[in-house]
Amino acid sequence: MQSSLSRPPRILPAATLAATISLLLAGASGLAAAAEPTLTPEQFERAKTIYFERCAGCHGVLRKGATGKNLEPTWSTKKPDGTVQEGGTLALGQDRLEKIIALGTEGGMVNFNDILSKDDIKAMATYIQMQPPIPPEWGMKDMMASWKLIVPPDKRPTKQMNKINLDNVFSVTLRDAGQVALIDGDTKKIISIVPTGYAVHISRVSASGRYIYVIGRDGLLSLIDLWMETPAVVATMKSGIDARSVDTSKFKGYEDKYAIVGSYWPPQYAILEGDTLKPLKIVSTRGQTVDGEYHPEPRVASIVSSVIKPEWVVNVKETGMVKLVDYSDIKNLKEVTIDSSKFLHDGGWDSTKRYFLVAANASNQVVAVDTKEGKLAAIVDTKPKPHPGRGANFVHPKHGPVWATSHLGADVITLIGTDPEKHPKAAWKVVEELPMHGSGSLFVKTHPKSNNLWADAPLNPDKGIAESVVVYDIKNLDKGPEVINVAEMAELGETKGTKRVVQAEYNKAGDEVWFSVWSGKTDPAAVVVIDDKTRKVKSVVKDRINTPTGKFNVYNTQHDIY
Ligand code: DHE
Repeated sequence: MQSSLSRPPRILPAATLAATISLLLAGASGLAAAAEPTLTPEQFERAKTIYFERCAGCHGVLRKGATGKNLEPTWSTKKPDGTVQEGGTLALGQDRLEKIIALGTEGGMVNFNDILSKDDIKAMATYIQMQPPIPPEWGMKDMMASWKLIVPPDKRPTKQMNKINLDNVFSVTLRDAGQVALIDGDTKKIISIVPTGYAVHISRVSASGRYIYVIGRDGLLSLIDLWMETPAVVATMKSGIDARSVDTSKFKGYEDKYAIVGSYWPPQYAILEGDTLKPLKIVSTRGQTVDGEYHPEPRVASIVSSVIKPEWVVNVKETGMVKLVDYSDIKNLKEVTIDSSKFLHDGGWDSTKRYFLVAANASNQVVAVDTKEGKLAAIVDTKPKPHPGRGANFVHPKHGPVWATSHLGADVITLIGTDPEKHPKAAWKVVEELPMHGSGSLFVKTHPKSNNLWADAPLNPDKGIAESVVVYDIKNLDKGPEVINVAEMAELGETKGTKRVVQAEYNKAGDEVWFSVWSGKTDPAAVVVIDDKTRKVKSVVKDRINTPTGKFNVYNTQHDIY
């Protein structure tokens, strides 16, 4: 990962040139000239790695900004009224940048003074005043060369070789360990710990429920076969240099046939053989934004698989384009491109699986796409930075079917009506905002068999809030939320960092909800299982659990139940 991001030797002169031009420009606009930002080659390499690991997700590899701000040395944009706005890290300067990196901002930038040393913060402030190095492309030859078919399909079992209740297995991301723990949801015992990509992001399950696909931030995709005596990785393929999303073909007749993986860098998606990960086709997402401006880095954010058509919904972050990709003929690939809103991020289906709702988080909007008609259903304004995960569907006592999202930038859970036929007044409107115990939320969750709606707040700067969750009774929303400190339930003792409680996931029966208690790499951590009815702790899984974050129940993920 790091070597593929290696810096071209010409970077320093380019940076020098850019810095000189920027300083000239700064001088012309009356700003004081500053010393030219430089780093030793060692400092530059270290800063580049830190940037990739900690910053690129929000600010982009080319630093053009998305969830986070533009971090180019200089930038200028023409506003609709014709005026030109200019800015850049050079104009902010070393001291101000060091402060922002160390302490964070009210705008949502997190503080790094508890993770990075003073020297690293200094170097990062300098690094972002230099031109960003451009990572290499990653095409078919690279993908083929990286592809490892560890156990070919004809050498795999023809039936399930273990006695595990596979429907209730959880694939749990052990983020900083680069692993997933497969946990038996019935016994709460670890079945196996499987090595995967760097800072693993999500798991998705094939239509048959046999295979789990795990994507690492380094683009390494791993395929796990649950039918083996001990489930293990049967194929891997590096799909790019920076990636977040994966899904499989779920339409009738195409079960387990294809997989699709979306990359942040290079900005593209690839279609693969579902049971081997052999790459078949790569499609670039570079192009114009909804404003008509060219963007060199439109990253692929969430991807979901339709069950009503042979189609994937591919959400392109920076352009604000939702692509409906028809996989019935991949040699003559058809894409419907829907203009929506910029900075698309995460999302999920409504309860009928006709509409897909996705957060355009830095635009403070939720986009609803009608996949039956292949067009935009609505763009809904919300409170700042909606962040649903896959969201949560339930029937609101007054407004009928709704889909819920919580927010990074506001202390509410937003409910949006999703039934234009029977509840047209509520459809694509914010029908209610439920108060939360704080902002900094990432995920909401419920289950068709449950009366509870849960939401976390792991990115809230207040320790007590980040260690707690809220839960609403969906039959009696007016009662208000119960706030539960899940970190305390884990009984982990003192840790260096906050024990952030993240992402609710139900078991198959819908009577247990699982949360991760996520802290530093060297801190103890746990997965806490709560009885959904009593809201009391039922079980705590601690053994070999390191930095747990996302959890994916096989049955619920296979059938998109949330
Ligand atoms: Fe995620 C989903 C991107 C940081 C945990 N995350 C997603 C998706 C995207 C994404 C595009 C949707 C995938 C899909 O459905 O196909 N995440 C990003 C980022 O760009 C960001 C902001 C910064 C980064 O550098 O990666 C980021 N994400 C995080 C975290 O720090 C989290 C909390 C911990 C971790 O494991 O890294 C985190 N993201 C998750 C989880 C999901 C997710 C658990 C899946 C939720 C679900 O229920 O489906």
